[in-house]
Amino acid sequence: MGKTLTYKILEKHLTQGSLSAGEPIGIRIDQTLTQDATGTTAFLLFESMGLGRVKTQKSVSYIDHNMSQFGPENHNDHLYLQTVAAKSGAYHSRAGNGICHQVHLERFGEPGKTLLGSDSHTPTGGGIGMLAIGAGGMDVAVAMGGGAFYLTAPKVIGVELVGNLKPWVGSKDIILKLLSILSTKGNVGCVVEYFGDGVKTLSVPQRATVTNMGAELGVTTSVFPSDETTRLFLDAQGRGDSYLALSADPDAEYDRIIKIDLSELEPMAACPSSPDNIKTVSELVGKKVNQVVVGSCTNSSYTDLMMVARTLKGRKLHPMVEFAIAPGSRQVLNMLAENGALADIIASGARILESGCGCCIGQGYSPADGTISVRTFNRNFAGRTGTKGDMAYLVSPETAVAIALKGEFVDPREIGVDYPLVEMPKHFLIDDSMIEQPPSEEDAQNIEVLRGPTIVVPESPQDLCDTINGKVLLKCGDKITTDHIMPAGAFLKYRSNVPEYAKVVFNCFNEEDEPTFADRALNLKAKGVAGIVVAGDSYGQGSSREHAALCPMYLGVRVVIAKTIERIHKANLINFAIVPIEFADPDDYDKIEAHDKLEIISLLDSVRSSDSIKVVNKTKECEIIGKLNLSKRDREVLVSGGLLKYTRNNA
Ligand code: MIC
Ligand code: SF4
Repeated sequence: MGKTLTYKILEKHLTQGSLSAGEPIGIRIDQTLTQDATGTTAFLLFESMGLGRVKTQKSVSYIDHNMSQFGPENHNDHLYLQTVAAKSGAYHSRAGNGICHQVHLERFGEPGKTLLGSDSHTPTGGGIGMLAIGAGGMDVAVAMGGGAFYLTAPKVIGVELVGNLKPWVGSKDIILKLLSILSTKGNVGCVVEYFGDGVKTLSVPQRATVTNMGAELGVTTSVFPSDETTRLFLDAQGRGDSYLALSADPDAEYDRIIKIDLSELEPMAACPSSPDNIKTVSELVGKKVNQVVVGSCTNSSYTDLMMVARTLKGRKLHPMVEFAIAPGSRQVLNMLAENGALADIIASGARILESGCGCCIGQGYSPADGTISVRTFNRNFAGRTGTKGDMAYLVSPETAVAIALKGEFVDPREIGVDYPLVEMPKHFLIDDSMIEQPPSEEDAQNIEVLRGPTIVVPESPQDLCDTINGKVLLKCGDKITTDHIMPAGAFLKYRSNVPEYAKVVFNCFNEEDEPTFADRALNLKAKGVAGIVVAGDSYGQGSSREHAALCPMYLGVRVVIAKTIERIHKANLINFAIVPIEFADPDDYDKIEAHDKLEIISLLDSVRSSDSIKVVNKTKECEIIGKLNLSKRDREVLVSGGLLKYTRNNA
């Protein structure tokens, strides 16, 4: 039987386990990326683990998320990250150089390598044939120190692409189509691998849009073959030496095959408030729109923005629309500035945002009450824009620019503009002066790591105890995202200060004049009662932010019981010694209510060696059986009291 590309790359990196779907495996990590919102914790933990210098082929620390700098916190983080990167032997991409995923694709990504990033959109690297996986900062810290990354050998979903995209249909529409088929639930433990004749019609940035937003499927990663198009892209980036041709064997067997005919796709949108709430744009025609943004790591490449600039040239925005662009990198912005496209964008009335994450993570540019915001981003979870009750739609840049001109949803094919074909540049503008090379180990000895007062080393988890007497602090429904658990936006600046950030855990469920989740949790913790969170399906979907485990841990949450838990979040819970339990019978979800008292006996024994665990609901006087879906290593990490202690013990 032929091999999939995924398994070919895994095979080359396997350090532990056997490569058969569902089995726990360890893989060697060639490159890591961290960004500032998760990076401070990652580096603080890296330092606490005593792992010395970075041992990967390349580790890059990016500043792209927290750049609004209200108060000293963000800049304190930047200075810490810049100096700790130099001390540890990591590259450092400075604030203003661009969004980690876009810059990594341009300047560092290499086909066939493994990349572990402390950001859920790390699979962007799949656009260049990397096996690029998102993880919590602590897992990335271990990988920076030369440790393996542990995952479940995946099932591989093959997506066969045929045909050609028609004018005004973007590669974003491919992933929106796939989200309409697979949804955001139920894909844990899978990798999506693209193949077929349609692949060669897509440029590297188009492929990267697809693998980037593949994160919303909840899969481990997504990957494209590396072919002549990849070679030309790498050549144009002055990195032709990194090219390696890669593809699946022609007779590769996939666990499931989905065929998408690119010629049949039409413009689509993810409607509020989930990336899988898909409609065609033609179904939305006429809806008034007051804000449009083109940017984020999904759609802010040179070709995306050139298409936008050419469409806007000589035209003015609709007067009721505020339109902004956020170029994905300094390379993109520089090229637009040099060839005059930026002037066309400015002349149309557009606002120019920084090359960074910015409003994708709710830092400014929140839409007005009751209005529609259309974005080329990858997430539209409720409230992520910073406006309560927001209505954010996710579309391609093609659809976005058409709407910006018309002031309402319109099929871009109907605006009477010829589709501007943008050639991939033969040479990108290369200026790596905002990427600092790591100094030699000897020179690094003289570097002082700057630690501003807002940078607080996170507390270690308490060890697991054998009997848990707990209380349900919160019962929530399906598809609770890490944005629900740990809001970002205005609170992002507290990422390096857990006691401060923990105050807003589950903020969206707090009622006015009622004690907050954090107050209730700390109150229980002071009484020695364990906090428990109960949830439905796909708990913890979305980002990789380990604060969604770290801050609840700080508040005394010891157990999460859910119908299903998403991959990265489950790993983060384990890393911070919170026991992830899944209902053996999903209907038992109805047997627990908020405020119920629960008892779990023999927790340690069960975590050590059993696949199930008994939870007694003392309030309702009934028993519930939970599943402990854990690998041997997960069990060891939990029993050690989290990954930090486990790594120290095994160093
Ligand atoms: C996101 O898009 O939600 C983020 C912000 O990039 C997160 C990382 C974080 O919370 O810092 C992600 O995608 O992992
Ligand atoms: Fe940044 Fe948004 Fe991409 Fe997350 S999804 S890395 S916040 S641009």
